Amino acid sequence: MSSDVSRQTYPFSLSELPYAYDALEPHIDARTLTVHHREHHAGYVKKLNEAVASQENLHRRTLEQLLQDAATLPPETQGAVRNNGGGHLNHDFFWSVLARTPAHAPRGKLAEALQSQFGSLENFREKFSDAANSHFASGWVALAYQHGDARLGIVHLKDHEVLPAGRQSGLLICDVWEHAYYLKYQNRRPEFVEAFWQVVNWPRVEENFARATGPL
Ligand code: MN3
Repeated sequence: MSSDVSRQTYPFSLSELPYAYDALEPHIDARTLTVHHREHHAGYVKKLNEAVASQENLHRRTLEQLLQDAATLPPETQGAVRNNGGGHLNHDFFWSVLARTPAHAPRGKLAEALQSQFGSLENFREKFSDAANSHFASGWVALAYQHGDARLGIVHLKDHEVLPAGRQSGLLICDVWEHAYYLKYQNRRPEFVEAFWQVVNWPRVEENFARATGPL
């Protein structure tokens, strides 16, 4: 079970994956997943801790608060918090929306919302895939619930940019950094995105939608 790292405070910590490293084979191979979690994600957590270690006034702030107020941090800390804190938050979210379960479509209210807004589930999937495949350089593509207009949006996040807390709630996210797929798929990102759909944890995405649209 992956924890919600947005509420973590210093020292930040890396959670175990909610499944074994080989659980997503053959779609996402064990070697890629191991390196991704134990080297890349762990590296962001380590560097985030290093950036915040000497600043005791920041030790009581949650990860979400640090990211939201990044602009007010000392210049030498700002970039490190945005990149490594964002990397920590987005990776934890990414792991939570993947599962060994066989691929199936979303159900219930989420399915209805996707159908009414994108025309069909297939159309939503195609639009999300297009966004993931066309995202330039490193970053993430997410499905988010936008609280302002109560609509769903497919959002591009550059590098380790995060969704704006309070305004958008993340439902689903795909890591399109090359480190997410290069060992198995090299430059063939569309093959990785197809593989991603095979391991989406739809029940979790449905829960995320229920939480985003439910009573506070
Ligand atoms: Mn990554």
